[in-house]
Amino acid sequence: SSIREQILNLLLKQGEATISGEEISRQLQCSRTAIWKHINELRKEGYQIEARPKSGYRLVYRPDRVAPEELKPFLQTKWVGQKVRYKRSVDSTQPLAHDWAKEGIEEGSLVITEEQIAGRGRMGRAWHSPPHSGIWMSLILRPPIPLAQASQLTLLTSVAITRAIRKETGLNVTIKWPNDLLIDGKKTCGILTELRGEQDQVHYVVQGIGINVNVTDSVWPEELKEIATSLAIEAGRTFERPPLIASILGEIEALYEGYLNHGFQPIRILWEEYAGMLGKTITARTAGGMVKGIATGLAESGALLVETGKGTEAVFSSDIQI
Ligand code: BTX
Repeated sequence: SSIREQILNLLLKQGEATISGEEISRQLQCSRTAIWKHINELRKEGYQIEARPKSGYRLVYRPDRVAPEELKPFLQTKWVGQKVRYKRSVDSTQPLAHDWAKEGIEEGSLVITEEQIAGRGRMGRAWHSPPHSGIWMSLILRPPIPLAQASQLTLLTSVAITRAIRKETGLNVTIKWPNDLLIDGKKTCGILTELRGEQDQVHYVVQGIGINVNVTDSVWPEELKEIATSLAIEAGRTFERPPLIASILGEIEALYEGYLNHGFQPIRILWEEYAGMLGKTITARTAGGMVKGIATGLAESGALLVETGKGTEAVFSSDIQI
């Protein structure tokens, strides 16, 4: 890890006590001037570090960030999230991840930010991503699967995030096909799966994950007030983002490895357990027209099965009304 990460770790370990510049320089084998430079860099990121002439440095305030040095202490994965590109603010993490994937970066690499100015959803829609209060990240995967199976990955990731949120917060998140997570009917997370490939082989997948963690009611634009919520609004308390992110990445890694070894069936069983819409009457607006009926489960392909009264229809891509 970088000198900066190591300095931060030493300060954190120190807690309320101070640590001298000399001691840091001895432990990290670098000059006092270099340490002073890194401390100033940390201050620019919002860390408040007190410097006392005789005794040394003390960490007084730690900003709420999702930078690699904040994630690493929680991360228990082998490869997911082990390479991270972090920016304080971006238009969208998606194009950055696409560029990185095209450069050939290995799967599991992650682009993450505090804020998106032009976050995007499906079909040209916008994704509201206010600073420091959500998880806005894009994960690069290189699954050896044909294009037709790629939608299974959205379902896999929905299951992973649901498990992590339930475990870390106790909130009753449910999945809405194809790409939303809801609490009490309101959207708290959206997934955007974009890919490059040919018919029989996906080259890479960029999975955009947006989760409203500590977003407060007052920052929603008018049109989201009725339909969106956050983990903090639902729980009545805020959550630290780094452990939640680490938990999500851990679930994704485990499910993805299981998926490559055993196929989609185990994911499908979990998905059906977490789906809030099975057994309910839904209306799906598809390319081929409206489909109305009872949602009964998932097909092997990842399509939603809808019992219409005239038989079962498989819905592949659409917006669903429950
Ligand atoms: P979607 O097309 O299913 O949903 C987009 C719709 O959701 C919007 O039209 C709006 O009604 C509503 N919406 C917008 N922002 C929010 C929000 N913060 N919370 C709840 N509802 C909202 C869903 O697309 C996929 C979203 C993926 C977002 C991630 S964030 C990291 C990555 N980078 C990026 O630009 N997008 C992805």
